[in-house]
Amino acid sequence: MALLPILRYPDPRLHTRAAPVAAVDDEIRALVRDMAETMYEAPGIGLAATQVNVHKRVVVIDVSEDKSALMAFINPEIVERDGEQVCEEGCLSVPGIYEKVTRAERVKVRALNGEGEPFELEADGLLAVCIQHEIDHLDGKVFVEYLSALKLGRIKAKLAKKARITA
Ligand code: GNR
Ligand code: NI
Repeated sequence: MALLPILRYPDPRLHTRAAPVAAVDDEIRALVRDMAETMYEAPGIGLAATQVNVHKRVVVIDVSEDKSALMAFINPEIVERDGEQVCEEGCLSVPGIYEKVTRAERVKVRALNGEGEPFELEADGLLAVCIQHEIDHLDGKVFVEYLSALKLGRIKAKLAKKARITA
């Protein structure tokens, strides 16, 4: 097991489009385990491989309160979406920033699990938000890019200032 370093916005590597996984082999299973450990330690409710600089379509999510419901999504695809919800989102790659984003209220996702078996899941609420947020990462998109240019500019300035202090 290993903790993996998380890329911080505006690292350009966060804009990489991840490639589909050809086979769920030992290397992918080890990645899933390391990503889960990294997510729990952060702590966060989801993590996309993009955020740990691995550009493969792998996501882990656990929205439970007691870390009891780890889910792996390999090559996830949203096949249905319905409705709208607004959720205050955060991101491990944009620490300290929380902003409201509008997304689908309900999604049906198709993916492979950690064993490489196909499954479908209907999700709503926070799980639906998290699935959409993580698939965006695999497509090179970070949640702050849904905000206005004004808000994004302010966030970039705030992160740059914080980076100067921590450096
Ligand atoms: O830990 C996380 N919390 C969160 C809260 C609201 C909406 C989305 C998220 S995902 C985030 C972890 C993360 O950055 N995943 O990419
Ligand atoms: Ni994120």
